[in-house]
Amino acid sequence: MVIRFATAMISAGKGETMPLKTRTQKDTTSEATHELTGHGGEVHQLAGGTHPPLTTQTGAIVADDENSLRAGERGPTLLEDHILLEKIQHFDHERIPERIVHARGFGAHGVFTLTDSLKGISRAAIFNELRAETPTFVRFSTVAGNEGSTDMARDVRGFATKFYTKEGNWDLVGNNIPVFFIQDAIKFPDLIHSVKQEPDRGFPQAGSAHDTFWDFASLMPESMHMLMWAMSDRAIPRSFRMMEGFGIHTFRLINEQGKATFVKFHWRPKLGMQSVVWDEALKISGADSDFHRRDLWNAINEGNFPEWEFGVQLFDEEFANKFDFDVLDATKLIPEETLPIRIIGKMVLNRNVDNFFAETEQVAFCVRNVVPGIDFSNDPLLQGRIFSYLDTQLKRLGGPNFQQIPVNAPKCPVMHMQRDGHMQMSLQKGRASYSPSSLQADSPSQDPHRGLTSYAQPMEDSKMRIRAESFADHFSQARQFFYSQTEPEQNHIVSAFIFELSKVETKCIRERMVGQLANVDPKIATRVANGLGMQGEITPVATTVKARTDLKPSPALSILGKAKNSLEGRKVGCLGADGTYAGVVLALKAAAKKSNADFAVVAPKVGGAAGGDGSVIEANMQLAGGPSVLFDAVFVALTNEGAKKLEKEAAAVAWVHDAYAHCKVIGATEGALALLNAAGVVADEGVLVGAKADAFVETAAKGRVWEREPKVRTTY
Ligand code: HDE
Repeated sequence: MVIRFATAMISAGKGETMPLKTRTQKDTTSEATHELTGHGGEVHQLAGGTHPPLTTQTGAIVADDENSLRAGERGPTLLEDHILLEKIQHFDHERIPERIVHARGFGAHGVFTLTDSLKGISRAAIFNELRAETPTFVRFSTVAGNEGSTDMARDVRGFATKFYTKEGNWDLVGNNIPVFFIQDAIKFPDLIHSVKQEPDRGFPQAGSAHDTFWDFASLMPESMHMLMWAMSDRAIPRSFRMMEGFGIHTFRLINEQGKATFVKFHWRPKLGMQSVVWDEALKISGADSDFHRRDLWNAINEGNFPEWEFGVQLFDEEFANKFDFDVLDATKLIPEETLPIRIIGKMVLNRNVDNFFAETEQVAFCVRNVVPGIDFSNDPLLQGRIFSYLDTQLKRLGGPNFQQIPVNAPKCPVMHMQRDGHMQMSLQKGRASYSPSSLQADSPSQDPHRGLTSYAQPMEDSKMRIRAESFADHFSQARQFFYSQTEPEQNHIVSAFIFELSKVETKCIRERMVGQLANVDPKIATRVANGLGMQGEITPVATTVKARTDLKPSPALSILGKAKNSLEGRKVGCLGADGTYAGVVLALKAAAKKSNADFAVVAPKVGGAAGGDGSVIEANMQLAGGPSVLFDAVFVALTNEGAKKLEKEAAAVAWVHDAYAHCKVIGATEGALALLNAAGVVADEGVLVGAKADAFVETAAKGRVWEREPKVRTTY
């Protein structure tokens, strides 16, 4: 049977005609072409293709998906139209509540492989079976913005990993920054309320640059260390693929004998770390608010699978007790120069999701999801998280069976006596739904040898609401972080404080924040105060604990300090126009490819440009929609005439000027000089006029030209 849809012109009354899709009678002349289970082997031909039949949710074939059921041609719609009702109703219910934090995120599937066994330290199979592969699902996110906000906000990035181990799911719900704003879970709602859009006006979203955040932060000295990180370039990563990840809290590993070892978890990106500069971040948000998700999606689709090393810092109570700070305090880290990271595995993300909602939106990370051999510590922030994630999933996903959703379902047997509930998908058989039972011989029962056990930590203490004295130093590591950065990175932190606090309308909040910075380090405070144009003396906020000045810098905390000399995973942009020589573009493309970098041509028209040698230069982007902020290094491939024309084109001047101001390596043909001059480019070692493709790519691989920065931006 074939059903055809045709557009007929029918009278709309009053003499006009209007097009109306209407169903013609059955056409019995064509033949079915292939079998479709359950629907009588019929295939329906819609204009231009062969499709399986459209059905209702209950499987009935829909004959007309264009017109609702009406009383007459121009009459009212009938309530009886259950097809219309079903379709509209399902649509009305398409959304679930977005995550209260980390609403904007992007996920992918991967594989974790153990490369070094932790035998004797943890009894978890995932840490024992060398070379064993464990499937994973990772979701990267921003914290503050709503689901539809921009990827490039200044923010912490979530780095949450679900390991589908053969002993159950282990969720490591971490961030790309190894410390946190607060020490105790009870302050989390306050922190998040302060950073989210202000409740009376509903803005600004996806940003901390507003009064309520800095009001709260300036009253919470424990946030000082994290604020240093949040104002650093870590909060504006170039790509999810170029971020480190951290479990943050101290966890425990438990061995066969019940012995515990403290552990901190780390992810190390194979591509090395890289960030963008703040002005670039602002412009990327405008040019492509999906910058990070597009980057990850494209990389995976093209087979450039992102990879991370997985490492652990292992230590015992005795080692922990040597520090002035508390290892249970999530605002502190253990520098890797003090305790090296042992790399024990790697993770490769190798598959994009098939359906964003079903997987990325419905993935439900729960901090309480651990497997035998992994246990919690008494970190008071972690303890609160053990509750919060389950609670939030119940609300978002609507009931207690969300673990059955495919992306959440463990890939090992699941047997328990929990029954029923909303959307129960599993057909649980048998008479006994309780334990112990003698009626059902094969019903599951506890296994004290293989099951989850908590570390038997001796405990006897008074019940109290108190913050331990060992949590009191909020400034020493903040200062240590700042002075572990290279000079450009320190400048960026100062500029970020100035930018953010300049958006704060209430003067006393700005002053209080600078007063807190004075406790971290008077020099930092002075620099920020200068940038804010603050008058008079800085008054430090009263504190009992002073910042230690004897902590050695930890170079591992700097991004630039450990930058890789590589263009792998980065993107080169080439500006071409009519007259550009195709040979120049092709050579650049080949050189970029050799370095495993991406390459794109930007031209005034997306249809391409007429090459100087008569060929067509194909463009990937149109000039106004392909600003240079989308690239890591740029090449301006123009003839004299091409440059003269583009000199008068604001988008072209901005293209070159931004690349220069963002300290990128700029290659150019000699013909491009007029445009370079119009854009205010001044020669330096990152401006390569007349350079061959290979030389340009080699210089670009060294990264940004930071020496240029003081010439294009005031530093305080
Ligand atoms: Fe979260 N956090 N969090 N958090 N968090 C959520 O869970 C919470 C904290 C982190 O991609 C929520 O499913 C509390 C630290 C990530 O789906 C919620 C506290 C760290 C994600 C929640 C913290 C994180 C979340 C919101 C203080 C770094 C995204 C939606 C006690 C180690 C997971 C959801 C994803 C998500 C609560 C603090 C990381 C409300 C109460 C510290 C990466 O349950």
